[in-house]
Amino acid sequence: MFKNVIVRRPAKSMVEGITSNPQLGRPNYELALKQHDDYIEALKKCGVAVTVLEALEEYPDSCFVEDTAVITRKCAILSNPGAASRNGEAKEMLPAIKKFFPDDMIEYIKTPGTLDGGDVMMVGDHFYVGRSARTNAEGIRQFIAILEKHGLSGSEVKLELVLHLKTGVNYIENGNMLVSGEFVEKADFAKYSKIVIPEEESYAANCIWVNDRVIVPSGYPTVEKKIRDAGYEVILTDTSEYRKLDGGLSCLSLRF
Ligand code: CIR
Repeated sequence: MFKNVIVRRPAKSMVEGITSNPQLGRPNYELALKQHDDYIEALKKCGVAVTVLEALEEYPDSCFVEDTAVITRKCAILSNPGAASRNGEAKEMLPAIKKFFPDDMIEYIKTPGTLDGGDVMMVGDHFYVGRSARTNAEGIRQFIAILEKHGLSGSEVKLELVLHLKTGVNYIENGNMLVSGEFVEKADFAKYSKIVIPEEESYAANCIWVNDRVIVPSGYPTVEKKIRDAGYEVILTDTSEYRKLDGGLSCLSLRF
């Protein structure tokens, strides 16, 4: 179960955020704020306490807090984001992490290692780490060494197409995994019960499990139905403005 969630308000500068989908247009900041409010409400319905951090104008992508840290049952690991314009976001997250964890429970990924939290998928005490354009071999080596020091484990998953591991695959507990595209046939995930995401709804592979509910982006009816059919209570939230920056539901929070 999760008790806490950390989010950061989107900055006005978000319209300059990194995107691989410029054809979707720039985000509408006012609508993005409204969607952020709704996202926070959805999380509260799941029974977590939400810490809302202030917007950081100097970092256009800073609402995507998931990339700045990985929080495990045993320790918090500050990441070292792989995109130059985002790298400073990790140190901005540190004060918030320190409110929850003593110094000896905070670890750091250090240069030349890079790692984005969006490349890390937690399945109990095991952590799958995507090797991506953002997360390099040295970052993964450091990350797995930290996990092992704390009695946890990790393994690398190679990505071919997507930005982050969790762009395409997400664990929703009880053995169930949402898989899209390149992850459908991956040997790494053979042992899970797979919910296959159709290509035309691939954005909705990024859903989050929060205390037995699953928050699903609105507008993806096939995925919504499949998750309901698997027995979950679903909460819908619109993230259209974040999608324009390649961001999904998981990217917008740290859950622990
Ligand atoms: C970026 O390219 O870094 C942001 N525009 C999107 C980050 C999405 N985060 C995530 O998948 N965890």
